[in-house]
Amino acid sequence: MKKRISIEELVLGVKSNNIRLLGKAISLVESKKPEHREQAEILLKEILPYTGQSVRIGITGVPGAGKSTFIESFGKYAIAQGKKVAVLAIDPSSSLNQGSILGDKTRMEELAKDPNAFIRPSPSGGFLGGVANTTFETMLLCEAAGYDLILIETVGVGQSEVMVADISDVFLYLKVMGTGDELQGIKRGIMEMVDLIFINKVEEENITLAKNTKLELMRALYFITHKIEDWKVPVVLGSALENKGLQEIYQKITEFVALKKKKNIFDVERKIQAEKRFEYWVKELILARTQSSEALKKAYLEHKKSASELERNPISEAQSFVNKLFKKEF
Ligand SMILES: Nc1nc2c(ncn2[C@@H]2O[C@H](COP(=O)(O)OP(=O)(O)O)[C@@H](O)[C@H]2O)c(=O)[nH]1
Ligand SMILES: [Mg+2]
Repeated sequence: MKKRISIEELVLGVKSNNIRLLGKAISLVESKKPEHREQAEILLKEILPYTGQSVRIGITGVPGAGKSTFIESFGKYAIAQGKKVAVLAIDPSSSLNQGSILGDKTRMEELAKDPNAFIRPSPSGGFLGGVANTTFETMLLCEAAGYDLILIETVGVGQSEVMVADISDVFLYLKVMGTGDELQGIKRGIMEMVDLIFINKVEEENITLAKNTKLELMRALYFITHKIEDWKVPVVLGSALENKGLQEIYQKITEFVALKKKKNIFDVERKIQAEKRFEYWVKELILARTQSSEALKKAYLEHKKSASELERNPISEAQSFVNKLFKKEF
């Protein structure tokens, strides 16, 4: 017989870092079932006063760059420095870019065994198969559970990168050599969001190449102004596999966070993060509302079809549908 867990139990469980209950709390927040939404909101409201004290680190880089391997090594290093580490990996299973979250999980096996670590894949798909995702809310739960560092792994493509950058205090780019993306200046948009760069897979046999890559990157970075004027994006050489460069990158992250705090940018950005999150949910919830009754679902499909068959402009179809949505004809 399965006993239902009350919200109070979940709140206490999260706050006392009971891993099983933390997992259940996250599942509740991730649930798309309407009957769970209300409970999830109460839970998030209850834990809100216990959130905010962590450092949120987003980690990006092309698939295969070594993000998961880096997170495992770096996570262990941070734990050795006395930190508690939560890892949220955006699960690409429902996106176009099919990754292998299972592979990732096994690669983090050692970290997963550590009592000071918590690893959780975060589904990337949401309402209507969109990119809606609850990584931010999961992060709050982890903070309430007492994790000092939240490491968020992106799938390394498009929207998930921007979403993760929007909820991170520190955005780290993992680079591999010889892929030529330094020549294209990486994707400029991403370069502008990056706070630190870690050139991964630097081992004895390719140290010269690594140094050249670093020079090229520094040259490209010279033309990009970081949003914090006196911050020079550091380029650290290392190997996640051989645990090299971890101390240096850890140090640089610490410096970056200290600078943000000193300049009062840290808290201001946290507010902007929350505002963006608000805007994000307004859009998502309105979108979800379009599917909230059979009549609306039907109207949605009809207008969409009329748009796709070019009977009328897509914008006119959207306008007619939105008028219906807000007039509550349905
Ligand atoms: N030689 C070397 N291989 C690495 C290093 N870091 C990761 N790898 C390998 O690169 C492959 C992709 O790593 P993974 O962490 O899954 O990359 P992700 O897709 O960015 O998460 C795996 O086979 C890793 O063992 C490193 O520092 N040196
Ligand atoms: Mg990975």
